[in-house]
Amino acid sequence: MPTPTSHAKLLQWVEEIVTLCRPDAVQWCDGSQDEYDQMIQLAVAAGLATPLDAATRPNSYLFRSDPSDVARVENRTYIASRNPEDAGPTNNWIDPETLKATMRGLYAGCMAGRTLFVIPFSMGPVGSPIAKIGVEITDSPYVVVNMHIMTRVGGKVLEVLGTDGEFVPCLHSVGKPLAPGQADNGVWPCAPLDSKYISHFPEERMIWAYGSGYGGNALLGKKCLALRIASAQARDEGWLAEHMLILKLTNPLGAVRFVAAAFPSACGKTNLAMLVPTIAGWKVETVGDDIAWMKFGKDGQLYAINPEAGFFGVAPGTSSKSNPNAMSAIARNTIFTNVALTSANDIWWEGIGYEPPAGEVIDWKGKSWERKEVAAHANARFTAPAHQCPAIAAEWQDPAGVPISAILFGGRRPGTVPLVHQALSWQHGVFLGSIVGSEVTAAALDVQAGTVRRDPFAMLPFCGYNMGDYFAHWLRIGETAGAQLPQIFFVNWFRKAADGRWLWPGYGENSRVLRWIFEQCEGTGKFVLTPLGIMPTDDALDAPASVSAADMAELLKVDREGWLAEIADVRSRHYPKFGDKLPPALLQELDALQARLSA
Ligand code: OXD
Ligand code: MN
Repeated sequence: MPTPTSHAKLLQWVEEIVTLCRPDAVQWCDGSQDEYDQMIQLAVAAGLATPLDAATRPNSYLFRSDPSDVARVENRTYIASRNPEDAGPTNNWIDPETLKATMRGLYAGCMAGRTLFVIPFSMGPVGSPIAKIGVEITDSPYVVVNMHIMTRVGGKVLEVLGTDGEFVPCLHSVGKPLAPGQADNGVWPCAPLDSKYISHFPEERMIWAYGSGYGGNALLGKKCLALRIASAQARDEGWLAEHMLILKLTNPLGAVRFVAAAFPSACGKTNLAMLVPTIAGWKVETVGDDIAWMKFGKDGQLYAINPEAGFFGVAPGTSSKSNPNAMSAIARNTIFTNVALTSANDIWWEGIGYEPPAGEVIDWKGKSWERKEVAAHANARFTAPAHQCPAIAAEWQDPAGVPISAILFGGRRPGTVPLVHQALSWQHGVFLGSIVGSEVTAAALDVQAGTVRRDPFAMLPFCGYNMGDYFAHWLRIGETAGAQLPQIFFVNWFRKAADGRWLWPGYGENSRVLRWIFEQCEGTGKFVLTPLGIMPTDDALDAPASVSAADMAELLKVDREGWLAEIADVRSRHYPKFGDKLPPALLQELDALQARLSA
């Protein structure tokens, strides 16, 4: 196959990696349907993919990964900046030269018996001034098909790259060379945990991943490029690369506002992005469900694009009730990983909304399911093209992006944090982002039940540099001359009563909170000033019938005791992590909140 580019730096990089990894063949990807089909055939022939029933789930396939390779590996994820301080207290730092030497050793000959695929991809609409180009080299056909769905792949990208355009080199290998005559034979290729590396070189804008074939470890456009490397680029260039969904909200009169929202993983971002409102005349449409890149437009507003082209969503818990739009999006042309397989060759998972069908069910480990343990892995995923979502917004591919009116932060907080409050200023909003956390159980995370795992801006695993500098960057963004800044809100769908009952029904009913946020942006919302910030009046949200007046009062209560404990926790356990990198403005906000609560 002739080389489809004359970009000297790209050609030189590919040659260097071919010499290092010694694949049997090299293939440049063009993003075509033929190529997708060819990759799937390779995976089927290797025993790694199962075609699903063509009538119920056309052009869809099930993959099962190795039980040791089922999720992002945060403790094997590195920020290799020259100075450890630039990685900061929340990242794993490693010296870049030492790391390169170790990884070169692992990469040497690692693609023997395999084909090296070169995937030119665009994060964001091809040619958008906000978009960035990456090139992933991988030895995994699974990665190629997932990248086809999650990014824009192919010739158009090379055209934009021209002969000397900038790209982020992303090197990936599953770390499982094949001896002559050996094949995968149904065994998911990956390396043992202690030789997996997900490495970022923020100064060189470069990614090297080795040993995992799964999700964010292997689809390098997503968490690695669009968050870790892009956040460092955004710091240097004055924009924001964030772990945020983007949604379009339309009121009954047809007025439109765009909202971005950051929540830690597994707090329902995909569900919120695809929400079906319960309030008459309102419409929510999806621009993105995981990542937002935001840059100032000439009018001073922040314009956001979704850099991705698909959804890599968590399957368990997704049902026609929790997310009917996601269920429609995965009706065809979808890759499923680590879900269960029914005897009718369809998929099933816990929380899909119906009982497992009769007959044999094969669990995510490929064994006949004994109906004792879960059938689908808790982090089982679907990879589906964004355009298949019935709620996709017309603007989702607009190269100019969409103007953001409001930014939401939130997490799972059974206590203390009210259903919604609004920041008094950008600085107060940055403070709220900096203290985001989710309550966890001892069983889940080996921390004391009821304690809060802080996940500032929902970026804890994804910020490519020192989180203290990241807070300062957010504060600086607020000082941009002529900026028309979005309003910042803190939401909490997860409040519980003393008896453990959920106080708020969530899902479609969250549209009531979105409506108040919309009204606040328009200047028509009913609000009161409280020590926490701006909050809705008792009647402003028009509570759903299932929520009593007493529960609504609890949801909107200012919990002084709880907040004073929260402040003490931030002061003693959270902020000290950042040492002198903690911007003084955030401590001022903490003091001011304490003073307002104590007044
Ligand atoms: C994701 C995550 O996969 O946040 O989106 O973990
Ligand atoms: Mn995410």
